[in-house]
Amino acid sequence: MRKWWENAVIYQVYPRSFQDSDNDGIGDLQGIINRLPYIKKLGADVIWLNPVYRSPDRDNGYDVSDYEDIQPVFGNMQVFDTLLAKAHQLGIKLVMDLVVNHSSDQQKWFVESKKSQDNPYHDYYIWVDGKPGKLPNNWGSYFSGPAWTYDQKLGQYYMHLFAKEQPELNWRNPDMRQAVYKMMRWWLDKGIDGFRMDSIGLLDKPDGYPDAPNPGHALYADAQPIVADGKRLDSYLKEMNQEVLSKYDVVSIGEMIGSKLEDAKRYTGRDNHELDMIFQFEHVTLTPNPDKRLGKWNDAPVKLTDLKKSLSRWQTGLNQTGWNSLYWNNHDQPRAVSRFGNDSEKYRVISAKMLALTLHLLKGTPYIYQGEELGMTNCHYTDISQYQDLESVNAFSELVNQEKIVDQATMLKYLAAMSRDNARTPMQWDTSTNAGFSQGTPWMAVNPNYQTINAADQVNDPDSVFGFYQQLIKLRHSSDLVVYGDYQELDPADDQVFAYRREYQGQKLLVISNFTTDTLKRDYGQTGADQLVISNYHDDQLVELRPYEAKAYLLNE
Ligand code: TEU
Repeated sequence: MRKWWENAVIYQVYPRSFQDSDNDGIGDLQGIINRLPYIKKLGADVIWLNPVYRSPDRDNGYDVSDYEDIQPVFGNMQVFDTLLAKAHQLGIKLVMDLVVNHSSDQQKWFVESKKSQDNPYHDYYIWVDGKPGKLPNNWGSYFSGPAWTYDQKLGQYYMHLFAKEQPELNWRNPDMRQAVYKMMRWWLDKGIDGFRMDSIGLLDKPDGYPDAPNPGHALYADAQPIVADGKRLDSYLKEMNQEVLSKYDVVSIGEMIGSKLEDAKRYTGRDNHELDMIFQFEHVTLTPNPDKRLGKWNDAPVKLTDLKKSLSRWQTGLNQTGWNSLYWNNHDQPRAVSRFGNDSEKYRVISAKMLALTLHLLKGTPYIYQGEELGMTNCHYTDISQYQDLESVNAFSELVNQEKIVDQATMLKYLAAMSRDNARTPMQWDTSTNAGFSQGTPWMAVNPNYQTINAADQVNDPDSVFGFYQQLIKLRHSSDLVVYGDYQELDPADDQVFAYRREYQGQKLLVISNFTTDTLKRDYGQTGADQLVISNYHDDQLVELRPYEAKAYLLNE
């Protein structure tokens, strides 16, 4: 049986940076309501909203202090209900972020948990006995420092894989799990259309919390390899599915950092009753720094052959059995056009369209991160004082100042390439003050390139990046071949062109994307008799591929 999300395109809204309606410099729910017609015009079917729950904002809302309340700077529950109703009136579904690998340290469960070892909420979190100065293991936090914080009063450490204000929830506790399910039902009963589940691959921690391998001898080891995809994870997901998800016609999307294809087959397996799809990280982690201590920090461009190999493996691996999420970027990743395309004045538009075409004609559910549809670029910061994201700021201080593993200039290059702040500059609506994002002082400076890159300039121009995304979404909506076709990669060793075929009930699609500034010749057997379905150039030269040219033919063979 077909599912509604199979031919859907999901638009990701990062509320802080989308649209401010009350001029406090921070985007809000009313701002999103005001911009619903824009999302409708683009043609997206679903909005995924990053967290809007009440939060002390240590990590921009990923530290939830009240799961059933709205962050006051974003609005209140009434405005949320209006957003949901108005989106539904327009035929747009709404998916919420669900942050239950950890909560805020201000959340009532943690406040209770800390009171005493016999408090009923104590076991909602992961505590181990210990002594000050002697950490339970070598795990580091994603945001620098150790993954443990000592509580003097209890004589225990609590675990946090992210900031110390984000304690890990204890999934081994059935009461805690039931409390989470109850909260999920509360939102689903309101009528929301699903959840994107934050860090869900990390829920199950290994027995005894053993040390993680630390090949590069970093100050703290990367815990992910031994935490991700824990042995009890499938049973938690099945229970959640049975108790909650299966009772509603909704979509479930797991954020699974570190998950392998074999894991994803279980999580998204059609008859496995866990999740509908996952965000896997393979294609956005293809260039780890050779110095393991530097983790994700580097500025090496990805090799096209590696990118093709990875995406192709997932395409064929989940074909028929599971389902892929398709994304180039999100609120944690650099901007697609800056990372995989070319954000120079000359090639930005053409390469942004090329990337869009490459991704949107794959099999799976495509995600568009706000501003991607305009070809928004990285922020190109050159000074550490410009950064706000705690991951970037902490990494700089730890790696440059404390550990002295990398010099300042090099780390600034790495941050410019990889920092999460690249994705978080405000949405560029028009050429007015602050790009039309806010009349107040934006919480984060607008990228000065808004004078040339903005929505107003593009929404009525079929030739714009926005117009191209509109075309791609329409194409998906009208084509079972695009939604359900099998995938076959062509010429895996070609390091300049990404070409693939799709096939469904005798219909065949040929997709060709030039990832370079060179003019190339490639012959995949396309002829004048084939129908050019979409292209980012105005005319077609069949075998000649101009810089960043991308096109798809319906084959007549
Ligand atoms: O991210 C989880 C995650 O593992 C990484 O993407 C991480 O944020 C980091 O960028 C690794 O370099 C999710 C959210 O998407 C992220 O915004 C949150 O900060 C994080 O969880 C904690 O909730």
